[in-house]
Amino acid sequence: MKPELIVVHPQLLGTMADLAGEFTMYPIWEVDDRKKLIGDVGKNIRGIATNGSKGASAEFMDQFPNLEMIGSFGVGYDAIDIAHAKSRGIVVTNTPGVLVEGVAEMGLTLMLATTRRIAEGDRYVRSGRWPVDGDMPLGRSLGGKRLGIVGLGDIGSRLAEMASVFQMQISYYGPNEKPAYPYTYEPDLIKLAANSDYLMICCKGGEETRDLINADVIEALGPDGTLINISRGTVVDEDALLAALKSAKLGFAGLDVFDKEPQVPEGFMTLDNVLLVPHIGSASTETRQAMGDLVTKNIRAYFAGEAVLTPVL
Ligand code: 8YV
Repeated sequence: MKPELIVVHPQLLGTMADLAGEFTMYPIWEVDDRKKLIGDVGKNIRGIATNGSKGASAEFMDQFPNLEMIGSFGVGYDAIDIAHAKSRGIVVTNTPGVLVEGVAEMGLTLMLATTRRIAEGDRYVRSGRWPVDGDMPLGRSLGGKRLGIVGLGDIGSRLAEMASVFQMQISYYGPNEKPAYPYTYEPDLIKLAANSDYLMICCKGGEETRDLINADVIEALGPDGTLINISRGTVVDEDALLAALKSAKLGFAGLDVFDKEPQVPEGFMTLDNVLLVPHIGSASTETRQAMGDLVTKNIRAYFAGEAVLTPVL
């Protein structure tokens, strides 16, 4: 009997095509009556392939009494109830490493694009304002500016390397000092924000970091500061961010992630000092392929009785 898997997102089915001959896969989004599907096959399900956004709640897992493993397409696992998985002995895997370069590139892209006003420039040309209103207002330069990184993990440290090419002065905040890196540790987040031109959010999502970037941090970053978020929307108090951008207490923001994706607060839409992209940090063909391959390898290894490659637990 082939192991049976629930697959939660179309993207996964594409990148897991290799598994089609070895597993019975149920793409859940294609099913009109999910209750019926779960009633029919719930007991046979041994694996779930999910992603960082959809995750797997305790209620979702508990529809599958014989669930053994969850392979997640993404590094962040804040949407998976890890404690519950652990209590049931369910193995969880994620995709660290393979998306570091892609997500770090997105952080750098947002930093450059907000600094040089790329999205505004594009709107300026398309709306025909250039010949009418003349040159667009000036942007700024990135070189030599102060970058504060919140969370110097794999992605944060790769971003720091990339930013070093622009001679940026780099400091970081996190639970622990990391002496192996040549950057300045700042254990006080408000101080880090006050002494940064750019605050780059790279830390983990989840309850531990919810609203870590609150009104005080945002105001400390100030009217010339730029907030970039490539982590999770939950890390930033979105209402405080919106209010600060509107009142120019914060200069700019570049956001790849939002609290209630794919919903983005309406208030951001009309502001010129915020650049909005739809959670595309890892969304390059190369990165997504590598993530899919890793999900596939983890699932295959688990059901072959081998050690999984990248366990979360
Ligand atoms: C994905 C992510 O976009 O890795 C993560 O944690 O947020 C992203 O790479 C996400 O998993 C949805 O597919």
